[in-house]
Amino acid sequence: MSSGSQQQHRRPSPSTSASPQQPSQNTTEEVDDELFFGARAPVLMIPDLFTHPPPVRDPLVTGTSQAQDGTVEACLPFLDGEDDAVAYNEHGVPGLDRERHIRFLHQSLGRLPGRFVAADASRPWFLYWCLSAMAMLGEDVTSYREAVIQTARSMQNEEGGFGGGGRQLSHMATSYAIVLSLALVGGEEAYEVVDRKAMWKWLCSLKQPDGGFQVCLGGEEDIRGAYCGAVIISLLRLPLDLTPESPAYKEDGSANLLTGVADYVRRCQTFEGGISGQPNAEAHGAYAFCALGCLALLDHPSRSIQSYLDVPRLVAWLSSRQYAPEGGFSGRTNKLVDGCYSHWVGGCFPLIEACLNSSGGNGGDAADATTTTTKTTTRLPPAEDSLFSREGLIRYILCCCQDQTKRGGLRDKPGKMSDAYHSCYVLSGLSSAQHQWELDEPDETEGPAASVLGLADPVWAVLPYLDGPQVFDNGDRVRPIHPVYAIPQQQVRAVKEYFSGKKGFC
Ligand code: FPP
Ligand code: K
Ligand code: ZN
Repeated sequence: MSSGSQQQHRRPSPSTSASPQQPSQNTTEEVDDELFFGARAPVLMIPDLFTHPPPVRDPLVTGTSQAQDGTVEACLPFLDGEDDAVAYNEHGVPGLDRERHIRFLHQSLGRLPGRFVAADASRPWFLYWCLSAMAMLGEDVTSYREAVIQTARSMQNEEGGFGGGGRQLSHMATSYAIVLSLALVGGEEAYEVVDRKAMWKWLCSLKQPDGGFQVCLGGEEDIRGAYCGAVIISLLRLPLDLTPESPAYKEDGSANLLTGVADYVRRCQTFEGGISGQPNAEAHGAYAFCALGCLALLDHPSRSIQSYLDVPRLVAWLSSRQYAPEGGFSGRTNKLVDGCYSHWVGGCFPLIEACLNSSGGNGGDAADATTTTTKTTTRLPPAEDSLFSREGLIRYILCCCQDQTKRGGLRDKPGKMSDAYHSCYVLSGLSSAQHQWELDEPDETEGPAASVLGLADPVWAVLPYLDGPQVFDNGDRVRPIHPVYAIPQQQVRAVKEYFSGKKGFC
């Protein structure tokens, strides 16, 4: 998506806008407003791309095309800088309503409204979403340490892992959310909540002979399991050996917790180029992030991502998720933009950019030499420019995803209520769009054998993204988050350091 021409968008100043003499907007009369108002109204720099419906249209009208038209119609008034009640910068972008969002998140954590009783199983998610969003907004979350510790303890099962609530079956997703929440509040007491030995045994029981993980005992096997499993194993520094009880155990000792995971991920890439939840299903943005995050933990991402995925086709699919004029991402083909995909799709780009820009990524030798199970594909050159429109995404987030009423919080799209889930993932996407990540070079001497055998721990370095027009104000930059774990890098380092100092399970 390229930004195209700059539209000179002139607004009447708020003090004169109530005048009955005011000429209508977007007409040739506009050129005369100096005569009417005496002074020039501020000129907003908004590219035409973000203020007009797409110029090329498929004439076939379907339910899908109508839903899409309705979304464009709902978004345009938020993107065109014309709302007198809103304070815009010179790019026609409103500021980040930090205080209001922080208040919304504290309230969401404080007491869950009654109608969420049915969603009891997502309590660990609420913790993670709210704490992560607060951390990105610069709020200190350590005041929640005791509450998180208590909640986590009540959700841990003797058989290992965490359920969604007391006496609920352990699940990969809730275990992932609890481990990240404990990491976010930090400290020895929080880390020590996790029964690592039981967690390890439980993960072994979920590991399948085809390389993937079930999400719960006897439950479905999908790519969420692979990503959440890799996150938990790497953060807690769990041993990779399999218990003899594991469905994936091999007598000759040739299989471990990570054997075949990368191949499982590869089998999830679809004919569209995107990633599905399981092999042979529909590509969806949430699973693209799971795939890249998982691969980025298995080996140096410049090797693992390029070895196991057809990156040019994946980039084509990811790019097709960004729409204009909205600027945001959809989760799948022919569906609508939604703020949460700012993370699930937007969060894929830092991983891909970093792996293309490290020499292991564009040199290609290390990855080309990998085992026979990997495939060699066309290599993309280093990404000198951003692989997605950061401007478009930032416009969608700041213009369309903020609840501007007293309520605060972030949302899917105009007309939808803000919630903790969207607050977390919209802000994660904003963070990805505002920063740029660089990876250290892969250790070539280690060779491709390191691939799928152990967990890589490459050094990620972050910088503010400075190329191209910056449409947000400096004060509206949110904190960077680790591109794989989606929590601040400092908390990732602290938890890994804590557990790497451990011998065995004690
Ligand atoms: C479709 O929803 C959504 C999916 C098929 C996948 C959802 C999965 C996640 C959001 C997260 C998975 C990741 C982890 C780490 C647990 P929809 O039909 O309501 O939305 P759509 O129209 O935008 O596709
Ligand atoms: K959706
Ligand atoms: Zn959403």
